[in-house]
Amino acid sequence: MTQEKLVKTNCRFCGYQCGLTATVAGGRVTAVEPDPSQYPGDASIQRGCRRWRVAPEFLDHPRRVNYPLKRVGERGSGQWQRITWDEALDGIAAKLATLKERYGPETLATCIGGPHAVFWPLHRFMTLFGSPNNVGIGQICWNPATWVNTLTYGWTIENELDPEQTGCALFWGTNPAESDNSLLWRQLMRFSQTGKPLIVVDPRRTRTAELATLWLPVRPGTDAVLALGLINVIVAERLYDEAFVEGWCNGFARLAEHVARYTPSYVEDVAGIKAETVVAAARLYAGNAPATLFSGRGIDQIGANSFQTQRGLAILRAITGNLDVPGGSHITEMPDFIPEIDLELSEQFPPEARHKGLGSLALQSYPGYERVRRLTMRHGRRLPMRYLTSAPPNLVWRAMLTGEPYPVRSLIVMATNPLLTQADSRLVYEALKSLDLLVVLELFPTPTAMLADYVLPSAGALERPLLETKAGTANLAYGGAKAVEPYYERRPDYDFWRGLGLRLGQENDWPWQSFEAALAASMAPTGWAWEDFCREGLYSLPPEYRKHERIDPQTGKPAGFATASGKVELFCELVAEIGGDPLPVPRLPPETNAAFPLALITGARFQPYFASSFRQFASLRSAHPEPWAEVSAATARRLGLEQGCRVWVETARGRARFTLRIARMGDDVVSAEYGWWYPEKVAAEPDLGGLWEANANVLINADYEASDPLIGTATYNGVPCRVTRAE
Ligand SMILES: Nc1nc2c(c(=O)[nH]1)N[C@H]1C(S)=C(S)[C@@H](COP(=O)(O)OP(=O)(O)OC[C@H]3O[C@@H](n4cnc5c(=O)[nH]c(N)nc54)[C@H](O)[C@@H]3O)O[C@H]1N2
Ligand SMILES: Nc1nc2c(c(=O)[nH]1)N[C@H]1C(S)=C(S)[C@@H](COP(=O)(O)OP(=O)(O)OC[C@H]3O[C@@H](n4cnc5c(=O)[nH]c(N)nc54)[C@H](O)[C@@H]3O)O[C@H]1N2
Ligand code: SF4
Ligand SMILES: [Mo]
Repeated sequence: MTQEKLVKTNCRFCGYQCGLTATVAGGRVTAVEPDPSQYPGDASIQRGCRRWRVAPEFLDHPRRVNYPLKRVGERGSGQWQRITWDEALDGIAAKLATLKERYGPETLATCIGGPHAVFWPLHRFMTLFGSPNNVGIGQICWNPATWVNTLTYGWTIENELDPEQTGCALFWGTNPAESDNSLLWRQLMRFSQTGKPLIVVDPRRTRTAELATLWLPVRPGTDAVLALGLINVIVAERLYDEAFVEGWCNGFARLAEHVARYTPSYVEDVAGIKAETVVAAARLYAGNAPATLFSGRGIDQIGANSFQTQRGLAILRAITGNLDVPGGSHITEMPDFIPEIDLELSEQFPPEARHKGLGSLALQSYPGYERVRRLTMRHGRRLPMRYLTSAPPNLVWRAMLTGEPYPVRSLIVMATNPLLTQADSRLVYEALKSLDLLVVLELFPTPTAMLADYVLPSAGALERPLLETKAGTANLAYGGAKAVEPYYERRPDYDFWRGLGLRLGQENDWPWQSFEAALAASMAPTGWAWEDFCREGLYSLPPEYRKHERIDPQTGKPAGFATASGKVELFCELVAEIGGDPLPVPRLPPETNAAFPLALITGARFQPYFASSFRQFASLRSAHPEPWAEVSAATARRLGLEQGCRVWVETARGRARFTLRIARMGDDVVSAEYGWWYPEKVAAEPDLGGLWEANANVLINADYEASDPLIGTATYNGVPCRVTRAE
């Protein structure tokens, strides 16, 4: 009989890496249970999450990719030959060498997605190969807040929610009820039971909004106006923190003058929130310090408006004295472990390669990065370079199709499914079809993998160690050890990048033979051995507060903020320098019109899925079998549609079919789910796993010219659309 043993490991099905204990017998995981000795520290927190339960099935699902595959038929024909890892790596390396010789290193692009894996090995390879062309998701996830908080406060922040200390919580365009089944959602439920004010800004009455004292169903994309309205009330009623504003804020007088026109009644007209509700929200937020303010992809994905909305939120935190205080938000520190910028060797990336960066965004580009780095370096800090210089996706797809400004002929996709998760799926499809080389590192044969020349079997959850950091912007890391050796011929993604690097002249730069060894080396400066880290599952130090007041021993003066003025930039000097609006000026979302009279939001999170993942699992699928498009009861009535009917959702870009669901939300708004494909359908052209049936990203236009000029965010929320019966 095989011996059973219990192994400490982690769930890998979202960014939190909650602790698990795996039962292992004969090299196979037979069961998993939450492990309360690791993050989040209480097994009952995971009870609300279904995903970790499928971990054993995930390891040996009949549809997993188990061996390296090479395309033998036409691209997308579903005909594959099983080959060895060496054959795959040799073949890919040879092709890349030829393409590089012919077109230069920038002919290779990579594509990454959400927090599923450790991405620095990919970036390290790309730095050494000499290409700036990584397509990420950052411009619509994380980067807007990172850029804005750094410009406004000199560095990034973590928002706190402590049911004991926090006096008021403002949740803006985020719904942890569906997007987070971990500690934050639990804390929010506890907070709401204290009776302290919770304000939720969301066009939909989410489960988060259900807990709220005040729900503000803002018109999609008009949030900047609402933020300015709140600031207007706070200034007019002198509800701000006078000492902090006086001592530590730059440009308050100009801000006060700027917000004067954003009166509550103006907000009511534009954003659809009653004037008295605007006043009430401002008083609750400013009158119950310390207040915390969380924002999410409701804000990150409103295109040209996202940057200035985040600026409005950053200003709200500061003038109310909620910055770097317990129970509010704290400014993070550089990590004790090796930050990603160094693991990626970004500093070695040569100027001639930087010049090849596509587009000319004022911030999300190498010149933009340098501008901001000059400020953050005042406090010895550096943002992760490759994330914050990642290429505008739209320009990469176009370079593939047109050869302008230079030919991008090859793409390596790791841990993402761009045909479902990048905007403008048709364009992405055409671009992928046009390539000379498409390599996909995957666990499952996704629609993207179906178009590949090579599919490489990645080691996934429980088969590889993991270290999830905030890309080196905070002294915080989650993760732990693998439970078992990879099944079949799967390998950690690290092995792919190292294997390719060794074949392409990077012999000196991959000293760690295994992924474990690389992660251990990156944690070494903390003084923790890798085993210590794995036992705890979390590396974090208690935050320090009011760091701006600390006396700098060299100058004898307070440290201040790493900004142009040394203060919080209400008026942002750097944005003024690069031709942007130094005070937040709203850009309203594209207007609805007779042809497209409704406002579309795409991608609101729902359990039990993560983006396009997990639809292979019967136990999860039965909980949510169909893609929904939600509207309010009044809107459904007006359109003559009823719950459960099939509808087309259509924009100027394309159309997709959903099942109508009536939900509590603002009128004239449609919320379409994203990530839908059907793994049970044919894994070849033209079906491509049902790719074209209910794919919300065929609806989204991400043209570079229409995106935010500073960081390139495209509009995923507040898109004019119409809904019609499909039968
Ligand atoms: N179940 C599940 N959980 C996930 C993920 C997943 O795919 N599935 N993805 C993970 C990832 S990658 C991320 S980035 C996080 C995101 O986590 P969150 O930011 O919490 O994302 P959502 O839950 O979609 O919440 C966004 C909310 O914004 C609202 N919204 C839409 N448009 C607007 C607008 O114009 N203004 C305002 N104020 N609100 C608007 C939507 O109605 C929605 O309720 O979730 C993570 N967690
Ligand atoms: N319209 C619209 N589009 C959106 C969004 C939206 O709200 N609306 N949200 C955006 C946001 S915030 C994000 S973060 C993205 C998320 O989009 P993606 O990051 O593309 O997320 P998934 O669709 O889950 O794809 C992840 C893939 O990685 C694979 N995978 C998991 N672990 C590993 C691993 O260790 N190695 C490898 N090689 N593969 C692995 C999984 O099998 C899965 O196919 O979507 C973005 N796109
Ligand atoms: S919250 Fe995320 S990491 Fe934690 S158990 Fe659920 S899916 Fe896994
Ligand atoms: Mo994301």
